[in-house]
Amino acid sequence: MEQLVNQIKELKDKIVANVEKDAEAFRIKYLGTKGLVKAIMGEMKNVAAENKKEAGQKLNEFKLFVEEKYEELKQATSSTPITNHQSIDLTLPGDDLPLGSRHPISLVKNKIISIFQRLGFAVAEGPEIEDDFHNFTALNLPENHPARDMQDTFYISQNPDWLLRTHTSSVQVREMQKGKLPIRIICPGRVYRNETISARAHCFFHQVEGLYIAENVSFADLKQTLYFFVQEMFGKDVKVRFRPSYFPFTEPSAEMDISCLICGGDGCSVCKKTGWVEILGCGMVHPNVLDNCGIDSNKYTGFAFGMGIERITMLKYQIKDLRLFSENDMRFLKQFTSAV
Ligand code: 2NL
Repeated sequence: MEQLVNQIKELKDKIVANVEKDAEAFRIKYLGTKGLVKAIMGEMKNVAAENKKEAGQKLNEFKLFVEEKYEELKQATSSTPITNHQSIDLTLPGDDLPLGSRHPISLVKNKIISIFQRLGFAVAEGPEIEDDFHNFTALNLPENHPARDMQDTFYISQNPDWLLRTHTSSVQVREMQKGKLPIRIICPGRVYRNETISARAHCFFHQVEGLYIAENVSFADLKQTLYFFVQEMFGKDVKVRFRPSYFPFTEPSAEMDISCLICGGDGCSVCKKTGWVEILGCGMVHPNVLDNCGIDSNKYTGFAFGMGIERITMLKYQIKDLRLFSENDMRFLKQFTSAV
């Protein structure tokens, strides 16, 4: 037993003195099948029965010590800088980084923008944190309108006048206030509503609103502009219809449907057997809105429209669940690599 303890101590001292510089040589010498650890383990058979337990512990401890030293040596030698520069070919090209792809919302948004740009619309942007005037009051929303409710809109606790914009109309209000006419703009951007998240609703979504104000702008201009848009977006075969509707900021107001892309108008689950699907709301800008923004409503008229980008994207790609847009699942996102 004493002999074994001495042997272990000798080996330990040797290892601590660190004679070996090469991890692999160390491994072979100590931990290999014919190595010193195995050899000293063999000494167990010469240990008296009453000492076997203690000897076993000492040997195990020693083995762990050697294994630890081996790991340390391996670490130390692998991080030594390579001194032989000829072994690195600096002219080789770098590793490829996998290319990402545009988000479907961005693809569709960019497509919408480019269609309207061809008609002379400029892109306008504005803040996502708005005040009550630009989001509601200027747009002719009465004081007690349900959209102003705390239940539907995210208000900012520091200031009851501040909120997260519920539509990008607020950007159009800001453009009108600048007083430079005519105005021909589209306003893409993120908007917020206090909704419970489901397949059909989310607390934020994306919108494109459009506004054209000049002298003698008519409902016929609105119809032709939006008809051109859907033909470019969904193809020349698509049919449209306008249904009367109500918005506080337009008069008259309408909702625009297109013939169902899935069944071609025959009736299916997407169009709820009607053959039509709603894609946007529109109308002639209410004279009160023009006046609220400092534009002479006796001289100027205009049309406006608003659409949800998620909705257009879902129709275009037959996506059934709104939550897919914000879950960042690569299996979903990588399916949209090409331009729309
Ligand atoms: C919808 C309906 C609409 C507008 C938005 C608008 C903006 C100004 C003045 C008048 Cl500054 N109108 N925007 C008009 C009609 C409908 O959106 O369903 N959006 C998703």
